[in-house]
Amino acid sequence: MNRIPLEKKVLSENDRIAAELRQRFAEHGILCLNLVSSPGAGKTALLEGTLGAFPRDQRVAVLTGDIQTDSDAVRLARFGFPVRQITTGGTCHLDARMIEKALADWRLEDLDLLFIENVGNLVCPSSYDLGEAAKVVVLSVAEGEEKPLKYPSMFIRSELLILNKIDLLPYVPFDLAKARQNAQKVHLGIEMLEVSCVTGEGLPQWQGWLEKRLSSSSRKLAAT
Ligand SMILES: Nc1nc2c(ncn2[C@@H]2O[C@H](COP(=O)(O)OP(=O)(O)OP(=O)(O)O)[C@@H](O)[C@H]2O)c(=O)[nH]1
Ligand SMILES: [Mg+2]
Repeated sequence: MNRIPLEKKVLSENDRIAAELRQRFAEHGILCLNLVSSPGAGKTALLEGTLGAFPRDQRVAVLTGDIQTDSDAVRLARFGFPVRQITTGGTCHLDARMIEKALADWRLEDLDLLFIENVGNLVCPSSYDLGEAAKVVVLSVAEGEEKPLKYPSMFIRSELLILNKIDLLPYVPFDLAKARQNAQKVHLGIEMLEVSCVTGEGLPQWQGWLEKRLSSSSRKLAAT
């Protein structure tokens, strides 16, 4: 049995669509971020904290992926920004065609920032380019500090690591210094932030990171 050629074909088709999406995002000056993590690390909670702090006129939208249910979209729609659920019906990751389809009737000229919340899975989403400017990986302190070593590709491909649920540090045997060290071991130079979506600690630093990223993508647009 030879499975490699088919996998290659699927991924190269995905890369072709992702390249087109990246081009469209660049033309419209949209910063697109792909949030990845294992199930329950806090991607939706981070987006709730993020959208909740934005002014009403922020040009932001969210695509959120899940295998079943639209519960994340319901949570996020409360903030009044465009949100669309992508239900994969079994597939454990989003792919570029799903993003293309979900955006088909959206006016990209109305957006500066697009968040994609990927399906909770620390493995498969790392192989699928969605045309994003960067992946942001969320790791919660309840998951164990060895995760960057066990699931390296997600950390290698992410620009930023958000260590979430730091409010739980007094209750779980999680070695924060070791987690940071492990992340640097697999991806030297990865940026890292410590956050609690419950207490709000670290969210201003995340907002600062977003502002920095948004201003560099609008500078790029102005230069073209
Ligand atoms: N204590 C604590 N709980 C948190 C924090 N962030 C999220 N949670 C809780 O963790 C659970 C999962 O959070 P979600 O935001 O749904 O996680 P997710 O990554 O979006 O999950 P999936 O979409 O299923 O992959 C929820 O019960 C949240 O309330 C945090 O900083 N501290
Ligand atoms: Mg979620």
